[in-house]
Amino acid sequence: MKKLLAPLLLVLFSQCKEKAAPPAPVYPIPHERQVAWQELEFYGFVHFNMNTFSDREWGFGDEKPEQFNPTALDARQWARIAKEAGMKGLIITAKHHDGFVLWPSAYTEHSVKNSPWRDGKGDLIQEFVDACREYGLKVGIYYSPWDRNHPDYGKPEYISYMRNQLTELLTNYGEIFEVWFDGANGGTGWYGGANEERKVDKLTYYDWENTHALVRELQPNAMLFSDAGPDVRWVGNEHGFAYETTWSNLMRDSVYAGMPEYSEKWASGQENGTHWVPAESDVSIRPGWYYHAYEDHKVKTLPQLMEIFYKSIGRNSSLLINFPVDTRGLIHENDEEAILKMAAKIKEDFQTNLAIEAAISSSADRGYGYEASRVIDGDYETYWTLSDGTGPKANLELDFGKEVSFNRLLLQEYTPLGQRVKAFTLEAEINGSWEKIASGTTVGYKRILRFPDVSTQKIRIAFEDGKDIPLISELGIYYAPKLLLPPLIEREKSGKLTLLSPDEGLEIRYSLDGSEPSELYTNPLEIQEASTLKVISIDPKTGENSDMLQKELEIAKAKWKTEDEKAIDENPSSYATLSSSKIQVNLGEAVTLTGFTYFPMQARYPSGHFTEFAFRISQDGKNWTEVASGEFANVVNSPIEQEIRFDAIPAKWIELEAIKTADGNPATLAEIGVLTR
Ligand code: FUL
Repeated sequence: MKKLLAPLLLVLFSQCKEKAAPPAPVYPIPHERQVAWQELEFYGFVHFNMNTFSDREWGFGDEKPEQFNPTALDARQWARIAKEAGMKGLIITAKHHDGFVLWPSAYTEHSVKNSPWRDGKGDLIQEFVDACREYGLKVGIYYSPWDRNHPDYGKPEYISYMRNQLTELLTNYGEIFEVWFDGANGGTGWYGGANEERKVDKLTYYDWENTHALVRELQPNAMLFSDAGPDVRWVGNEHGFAYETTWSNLMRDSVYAGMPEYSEKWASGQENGTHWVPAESDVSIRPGWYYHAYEDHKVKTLPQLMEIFYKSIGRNSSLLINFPVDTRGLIHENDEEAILKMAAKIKEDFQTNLAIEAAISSSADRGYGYEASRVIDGDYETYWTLSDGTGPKANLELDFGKEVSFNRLLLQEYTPLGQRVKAFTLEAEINGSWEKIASGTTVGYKRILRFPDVSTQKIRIAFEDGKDIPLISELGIYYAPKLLLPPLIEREKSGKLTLLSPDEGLEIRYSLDGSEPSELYTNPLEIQEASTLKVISIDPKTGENSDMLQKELEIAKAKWKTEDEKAIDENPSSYATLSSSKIQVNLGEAVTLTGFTYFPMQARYPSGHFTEFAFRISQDGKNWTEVASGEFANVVNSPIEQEIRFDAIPAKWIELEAIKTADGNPATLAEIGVLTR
């Protein structure tokens, strides 16, 4: 009986209390469709189209439909992976700049209907939509306004073509959550055989006003993306990074898609922006947007992906990660592994909100319905706020009841009434006084701060500046376990070795003689001799350690001399171009060699990879003896470091010649090295 009485009384009591009226909005405020979209936070891109088969990033438009021929296409595999990764939707490149379309459009022959795939009877948009629906994912469409295939591109007729195709896409496939128009418009192209450059006025050519109106009419809930919105804006870079200060407010009438100064001047939004146009951070899981086998070893690492997460979703932006689907028509195994590791780490970092168990109070509140406790009720719709006219300054205080450790602060503003916060600080009570731990500027829909581990019983979040009283929906305090990966190893030409910790507060231990890594790393080491390096990272709090990484270090290149230092600088991202197809290196002393290494150029658009080589040695730099020759068979698709071994031989000079390069261009190399053991 008693058990029933308490909740009953509570209900009665709360009904007697009047919830005060909500505060007035601070304009601009989001449209309903933007509020709904904002909650998605994380969704995926699929770049899969003609470029997948022509191995290009931007097809010229002269490709043939016959080239489009995936061997094992399975859109359900994409949807499964996206779902498992925690994504809420997928956006597909229905048409990219080369103009090929993934559905049997009635308005062009340059489409899947003339490809060998599914005997020309396929409709990839339909397969994609079916797969997304099966996995509960929202469906988005990327449609490139620039079309390097279409004969009418640049003329008014093309705008009708574009609208006809948009009508097909937005009528025949059910609900679409986002329509993605990119800003890379106009330039050279095939254009029906004209093979010329066509410039368009990006501001007026597409008559965006009416094009957008068409999308609105057909899909009223769809978010319209471009540099300039109108609903969601580009973040201004392709790294997936929003800004320390990111406003959802934008001076929308001052920007347009493809404007040159957009990234620098407008992309972070403006405090006094006139319209609500939040940021979306887009980034590919590999260097390219499209699949290239030669990038199979360049899938982003877990630390890189987590950096992206914290700098996008953690900075008032949504996150759009791209899968370059491969020529089979599948997300590559490496990409799947990477995205699932990221998903697991996000889950781990936000496992337990320590704030929920805390006693929470505030310096002031607006009265019933707006108390401090609203920020830990897990309901975005309720929020803590102040009385009208009391200004932006106020504190929230949390008492955990005992000492707890944490390293993340998550805040969410109630944005349906506008973005307000301009500055806030996190303080911890340490030995009886408040110490500043971290601070931030904007909050917006979601803001996450990372900082070194703190242990304390009480914290305070001080809102210091804002456009009006703050409206805080949610607050989270988390302990993100360390990224327990092996340290990163950096070597310099001088032999200097630096070990970099993958996360804050980890200890690094190493050995150089093949024994267990037990030496504590504090400062860079000078290593001249060939040695076996073993390294691990240890979390001193838990005693747990990462996997061990072993690397065979070769003799330092300190004394080496060659015509282009970039080939011996131990930095694989720089490269040398060889004018004579040969590189000679003076080793500065006699060394007994047992082989050499060739690290191919690692640039985004590589050229001049060695496919056939000859390797020679010399004692005087004049008389040469060939000690190895052969082929680097798969170097184009897999440009990883290549190792060639031969019988031990002393040398003072080495020479590597490219007998043949993959593309006939002058030979390039990121790095040449020797093996001495
Ligand atoms: C850019 C395009 O040019 C790229 O190819 C890619 O589609 C990216 C998402 O947008 O503007």
